[in-house]
Amino acid sequence: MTRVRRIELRLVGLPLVRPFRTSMGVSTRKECVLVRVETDEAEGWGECVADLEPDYSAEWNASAWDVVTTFLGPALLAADDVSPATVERLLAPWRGNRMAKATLVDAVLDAELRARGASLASMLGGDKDAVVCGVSVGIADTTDALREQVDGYLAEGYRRIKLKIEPGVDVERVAAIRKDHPEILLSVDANAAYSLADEDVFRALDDLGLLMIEQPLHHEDLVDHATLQARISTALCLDESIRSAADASAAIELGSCRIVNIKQGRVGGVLEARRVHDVCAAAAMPVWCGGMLETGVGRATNLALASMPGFTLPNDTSASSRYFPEDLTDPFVLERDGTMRVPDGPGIGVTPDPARLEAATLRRETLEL
Ligand code: NPG
Repeated sequence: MTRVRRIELRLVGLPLVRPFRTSMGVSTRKECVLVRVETDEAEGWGECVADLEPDYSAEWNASAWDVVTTFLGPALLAADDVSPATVERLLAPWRGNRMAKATLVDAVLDAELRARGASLASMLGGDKDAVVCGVSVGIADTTDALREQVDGYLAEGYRRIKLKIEPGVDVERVAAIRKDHPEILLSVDANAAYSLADEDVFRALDDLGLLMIEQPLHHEDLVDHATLQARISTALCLDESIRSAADASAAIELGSCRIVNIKQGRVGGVLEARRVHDVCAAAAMPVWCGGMLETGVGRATNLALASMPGFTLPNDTSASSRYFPEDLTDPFVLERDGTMRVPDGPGIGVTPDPARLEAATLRRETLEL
């Protein structure tokens, strides 16, 4: 029986090394909610993947803050027994808000694992000490600027390049990169910017030998994706449309995709992410770990998840230096072979540096028993 004694929330802000443009807009800085829980036995950390605006999903930093301080946090503090076995049930009365819930689920799990001295990767049955890393490249101003970024990332060792696309900035750009690099693993991510009416774009992309086309259609759609998947030979990958293991089952049943991007924050935390992994593994559907420009706290969590056996494609687990001049934790470094070490310390295996955390904090609130 463990009780949660204290929940500390911080809104933290970090500059990005370069603006990140997607079909949804441009990000120039990272701001997210970090949570530290204290149980009877240990502390645990969770990072919320919600962003400055409700564009990728309906959640955003202020909604996550509100739902944690008003409903989810008080429910954990009031419970007699909070553990990985009970935490999701305690948060279940409130619908949606998966990113906010993930933050608390992950923090409780981290605390429990730290108390036991077990790593998150070992608890998840991870079978790799290091995972293969790709990088997600934002929409550049020109094709030459894109080339320069891609060349730089390949020189660093990244093993898969994912290009963000949007209507009008797609086939020509992707074809140019493919021509420069005929052999690399190359994929594209549309963040739901297209519709079935854009079939000519997908047919043209279909000739470029892509590893996948990620989330081309509406962010909640499964049916149109199935129609599109039947019409092209390139694998579709779903990201936004998969919010739970039930969604993954439906996508498999419908034939909506051949690959799934798992972001633990998007599906309500590491425990549901494991279920998504298991559903996909049972259908022999490859998965990989997506990224949301996480600080070291979320990155460590993602690396542990990506060490699971079904994660067979390169992950959006890039080095700290790809995102931030200075991370909140010790920096995550890309090995020369394009892999990154999975933390093996207790829990997520990292803790924010107190001085850097303090300097990055924009807002704080503590909930106590
Ligand atoms: O390496 O963390 C990363 C970024 C990977 O492209 C990436 N993330 O749609 O997958 C996405 C995109 C994203 C980032 C979406 C931030 C929303 C917020």
